[in-house]
Amino acid sequence: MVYKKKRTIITSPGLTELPPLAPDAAGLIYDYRRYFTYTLGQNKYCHSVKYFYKALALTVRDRLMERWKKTRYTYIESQCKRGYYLSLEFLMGRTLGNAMLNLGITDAATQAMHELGINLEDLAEAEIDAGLGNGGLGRLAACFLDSCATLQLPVMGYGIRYEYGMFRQRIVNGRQIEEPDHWLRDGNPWEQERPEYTQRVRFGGRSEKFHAENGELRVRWVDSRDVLAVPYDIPIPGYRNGTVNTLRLWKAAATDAFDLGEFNAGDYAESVATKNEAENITMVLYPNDASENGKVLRLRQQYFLASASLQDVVDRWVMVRKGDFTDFAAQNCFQLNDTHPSCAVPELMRILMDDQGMSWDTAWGITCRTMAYTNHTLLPEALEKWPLPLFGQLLPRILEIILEINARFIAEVSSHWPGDIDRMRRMSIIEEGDVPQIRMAYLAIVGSFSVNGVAALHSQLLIQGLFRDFYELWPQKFNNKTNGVTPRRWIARCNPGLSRLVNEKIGEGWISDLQQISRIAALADDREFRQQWHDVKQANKAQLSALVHAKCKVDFNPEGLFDVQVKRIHEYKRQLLNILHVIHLYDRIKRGDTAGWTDRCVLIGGKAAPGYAMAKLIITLINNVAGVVNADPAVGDKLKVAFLPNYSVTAMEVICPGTDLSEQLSTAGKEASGTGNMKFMMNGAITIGTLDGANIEIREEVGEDNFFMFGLTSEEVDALRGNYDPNAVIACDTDLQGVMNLLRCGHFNLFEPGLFDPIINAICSPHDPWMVAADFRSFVDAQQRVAVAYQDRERWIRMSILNTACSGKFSTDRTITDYNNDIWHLKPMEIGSVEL
Ligand code: 7LS
Repeated sequence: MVYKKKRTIITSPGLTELPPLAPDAAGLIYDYRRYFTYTLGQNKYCHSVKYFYKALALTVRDRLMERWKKTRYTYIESQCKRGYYLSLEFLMGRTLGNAMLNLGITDAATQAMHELGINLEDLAEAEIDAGLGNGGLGRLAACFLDSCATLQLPVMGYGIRYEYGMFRQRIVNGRQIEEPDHWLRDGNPWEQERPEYTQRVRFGGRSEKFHAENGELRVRWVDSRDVLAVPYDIPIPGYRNGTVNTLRLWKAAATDAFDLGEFNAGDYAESVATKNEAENITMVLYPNDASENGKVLRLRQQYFLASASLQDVVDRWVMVRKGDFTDFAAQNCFQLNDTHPSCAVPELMRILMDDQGMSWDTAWGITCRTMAYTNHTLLPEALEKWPLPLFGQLLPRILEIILEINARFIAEVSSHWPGDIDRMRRMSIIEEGDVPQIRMAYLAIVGSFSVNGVAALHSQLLIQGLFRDFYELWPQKFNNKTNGVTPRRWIARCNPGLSRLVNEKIGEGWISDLQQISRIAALADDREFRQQWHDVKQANKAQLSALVHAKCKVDFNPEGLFDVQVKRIHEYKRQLLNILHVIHLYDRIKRGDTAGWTDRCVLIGGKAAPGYAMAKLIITLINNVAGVVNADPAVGDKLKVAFLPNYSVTAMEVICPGTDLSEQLSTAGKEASGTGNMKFMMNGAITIGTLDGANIEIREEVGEDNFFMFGLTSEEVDALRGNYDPNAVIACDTDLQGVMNLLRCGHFNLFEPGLFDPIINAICSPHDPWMVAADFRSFVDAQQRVAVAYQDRERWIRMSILNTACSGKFSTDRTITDYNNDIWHLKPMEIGSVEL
């Protein structure tokens, strides 16, 4: 291969394994002091908690290292089938606490730090979140990695090492301000650079035909501007099982000779600029979770990830199997996290044909038996399309391959439905128009053997709507894999009080087999257990209150109902419906309609895409309503409202244990699954929600008596479209009139008249796709049932226990087991005592 540098393997008999590191407190203290003193150069006068954190991170990392190497060698030596999770996002959050939990050294570390006069939790607070994702899709990828390692499946994550993760959000004057998240500024003790596995990724140039030495006509990609992809590996420990898998993140770097021509011509500045252009590829995570498609840098990121990762896998294959690809498809599986990495389909074709010399048919046979695609949304604005000319400029060889895939695919459609031109046009990977577009979802479907949605309703809607034609052609490709979340982070780590209580009653088995948690259901009728459950919840609410006080300067009284909605701000998620209910409660208080009142503390948090004006305006409305409500002495403890700035994985770890009521308000049919809903359920919150995404399955599991359902169904939403009349809805509902009057008279924007007009107009528009007004009545009635239920303390605690007890299905261990049984077919690998 022209590009591949030879790797020299040096064997040194002197480098045999050291004895295993002590996992007890004394061993931890010994290593900690060594790192603190010698590696970090600190002493007793150290005043920065960062050094305390770093010394412990290095100490813990050492204990992962040996297992990590063993895992790697076990996979290589056994030549087992491997899975790869390709994702533009991995929203990992903090690592230290999770690593200690999974290694089983949390107690020892707590004791060790205590002996050194340090509080472990204070120290853990110094870690900056790895925020390499926008929301649900990125966090799902992180939970999946935890479950794969816990199930001992040989799965590797591939992603991008963004220099700047998800922006930090500040609220100034009620408005969202974005600040860069330079999360790597103090270094990252969890990553290991692996320059020896650097790959080269091509951009630009053109493709050219040539005759190979054996006379075959071949294609090569020439005159390209290449970028290096340098891998950084992050260890992913399983739960107390010796497995440590790998998340490999790619950083872009300029080639060594990035600019020789320009250097020689004396244009130093130009050549450095070229270097920047290369390195910009991995500079920043795009902060959108839908739309803003068409940015060329985003396409560069996508191809960069797909190309570097596939070359890495193929290189490893060639090294071990000496270029025999017979078993490649049987031994490798790539799961595409939405269409974002779907360039993997044509890129694998390119590698197999251009680099490995295969024919089209052989390469295609391999490609479409190794790729599997997960769809995460039905929203049209999140369905990726790339303008064909732009694509061709940046990736000429890849476009050529896509066009060939499409030509052959259309021939198949035509033979299946002869003469059905309309269907061919509908199904074509290339959408016709002034500027033709490449439909990435169609490319992913055509190139994959499996296509799945992320909750039962979502998968059903996919085959009835968006992918109907494809389902008719290939019904066997389509399946559902309902999402989950990892119980390690989302119960064991974030809710130690609850974990202790559950452990006392049923042991610790639930941590790696969440179905076992159903055994606490029998205790829901035990008065003493209910009291203990309540005590845990109250302590968690006190901690959440402290967070809200620190970040929002609002006082939440833990006796009130903690009513929480945290997620990305989006119209379809209907934070607006939530705040309309808050305004209605405020209206009732002001009217003196407070008989049998339940005190409420409403918390809303989430980031808006920087270019999404309506979402930003909704944030401002929430903040302004909070300002008015909290300042009104007539309201007092009856109602408090806070907008929590900078919602993150770490914030959720405090929020979900302290929540009573989980708000899942999406317009039915719009939220593919939701995963926050599952975190809340596991931590004993009760859901108020529409029949959407995984809410439906949550309600099925916990029973309708333990779930507050409201709103139109997805069929009703579709049926109403076209004759929706929100003004008539408002005219029939005095409560909604009261709310609209307060909005219209500028009660929440006295100094900025007209500020919220776009919101008022959206609610009143017959074209409102989210049908906020349509669900208002049903929502307010459901909230009233919530308020009544909360007053019956014993009933509420019982519901809370049952929600946790019935959450077993929503562990990603179940989700991943389903992926593995139906799609990947990987064998769990015990990590034995391999010779290193
Ligand atoms: C994105 C971009 C985009 C989710 O979290 C779309 C985009 C873009 O369209 C365009 C330009 C630049 C950057 N970044 C990042 C993510 C997404 N799409 C989605 C789709 C679904 N992001 N989801 C959520 O996934 C969860 C896990 O399955 C579901 O529980 C949740 O219902 C869904 O909304």
